Amino acid sequence: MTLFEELKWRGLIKDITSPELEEKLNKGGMTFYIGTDPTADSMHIGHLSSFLISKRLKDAGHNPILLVGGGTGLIGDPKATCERDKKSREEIEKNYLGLRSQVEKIFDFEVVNNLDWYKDINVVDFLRDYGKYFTVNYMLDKDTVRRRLETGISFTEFSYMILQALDFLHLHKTRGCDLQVAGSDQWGNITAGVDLIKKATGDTVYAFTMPLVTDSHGVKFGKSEGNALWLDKEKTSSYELYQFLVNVEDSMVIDYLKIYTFLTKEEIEKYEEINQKEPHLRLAHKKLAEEIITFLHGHDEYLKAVHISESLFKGNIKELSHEELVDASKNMDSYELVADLNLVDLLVNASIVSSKREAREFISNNSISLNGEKVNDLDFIVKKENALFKEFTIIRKGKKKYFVIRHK
Ligand code: 545
Repeated sequence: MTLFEELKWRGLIKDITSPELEEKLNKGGMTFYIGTDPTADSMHIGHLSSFLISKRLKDAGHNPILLVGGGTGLIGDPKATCERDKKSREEIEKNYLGLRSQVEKIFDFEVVNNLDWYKDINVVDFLRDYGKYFTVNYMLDKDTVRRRLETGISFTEFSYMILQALDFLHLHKTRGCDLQVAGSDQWGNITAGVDLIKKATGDTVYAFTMPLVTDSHGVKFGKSEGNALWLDKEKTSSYELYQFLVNVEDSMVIDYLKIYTFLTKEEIEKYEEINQKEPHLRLAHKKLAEEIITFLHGHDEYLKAVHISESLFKGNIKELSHEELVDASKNMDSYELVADLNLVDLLVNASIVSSKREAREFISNNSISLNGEKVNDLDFIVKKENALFKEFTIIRKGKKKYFVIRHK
C-alpha cells in the first residue's frame, strides 16, 4: 500500500485540498505542521489520533513541525456553542510549557510557538498587511464563524482564523512548509491559510484533515468517561488508561487499532479474525491498550497496568505496591474514614450498601472482602492500624465492585 492508501485504509483521511496531494504524500519530502492550542497543560486521548499522523508522515519521509499556539491560545479558537472564557497570560504560558514538554517527549519533533512571530507585529501592520487579504464575507462564510452569529462572536475570536492562516504563511515562507494536518474541525482555519498563501505568494499548498474519532454512539473517543483521559500519567494513570482501552466497544476496537497503533494491516486483520472467533479473550482490546500505553509511557507502565488489573480481578490486593494501590484506587469510589468504625456502619456510610440490613446480608453471605480477605464477622471493626500502608482499606463487594476507604 502507498502511504495515502494506508492512511485511507486506517480511516485517517476526511477532507483533502486537492487530488495531487496523494502523489506528493506518497513521494515523501514535504514539510508539514500540526498545531495545538494550550487550552490545558496536557493533551488528552482525543487529541492523540491526529498527532499520531505526524509520526506516520515522518516515518514515510516527511518533515514534521509541531506548533503549540502560545499566541493563538491567547485569542481562542471559536467553539461551536459560545465564547471561550479568557484565560490569564500566566495560565496560557503554564499550559504552553506543559504541552510543549509533553509533545517533545512523546514525539521527538521540533516544536514552534506562534507567539514568537506575532509579538513583533503591531496592530496597524496586522490590519494593513494581513487584514487586506481577508474579506468579511469570506470569514463569515466559514462554519466556525457562521454558527456563532446567533449567540454572538467577539472580534477576538472572529479574527482567530487570520492568525492560524498567518502561521501557515509564516512556516511556508521560513520553513518551506507545504502541508497542514488536523482533525476535521479545523478545515475552515486550514483553508484560510491555503487561500492566504495563494494570494500572498501565488504558491499552492496542501492540507488534509482526519475524521473526528467517536464511539458507535457518536461520543468523542475518551469522552464517554466521567473524567478526561490525559496523556500525562500523573493525571491519568496507565491503569486508568488500560481500564478504558480494554473496555472500548467490540464493534469499534479494530477501527481504533487502525487509528491509534502502528500495527501493520496484516497484524490488524489477524486481530480482527481473533476478535470475531473468540471475543471473550479480548485480545484486540489488550493489544490496543498495550500499543497505546507503551507508545505513551513505555512497556513497563503497560505491564504495571496489567498487574494491577489481574490482581484486582483475582482479589490479591496484598500483592499491590503502594504506588499500584494509588493508581488502582483512582478508579474506585472512595470514602474517607477519620476514626475506626464497625464494618456494618462503614458499608452504609460509604454508600457501599443501602441499609444496615443489606450490610449484614452481604457480610453474612461472604460477599464482602477487606484487602483481599473475606470478612463475615458482623461485629468487625475497620481500623487504620490494619489498613494497607496505614492508608487504604480496599473493600470488594461481590466479584467486581471495589471501593477504597482512605484512613486519615
Ligand atoms: C493553532 C494554530 C495553528 C494551527 C493549529 C492551531 C490549533 C487549532 C486547534 N486545534 C485543536 C486544539 O485542541 C486543544 C486541546 C489540545 C491539547 O484548536 N486551532 O488545539 C485540536 N488539535 C488537534 C486536532 C484537533 C483539534 O490540537 O487538530 O482536530 C483535535 O483532534 O481540535 O497554526
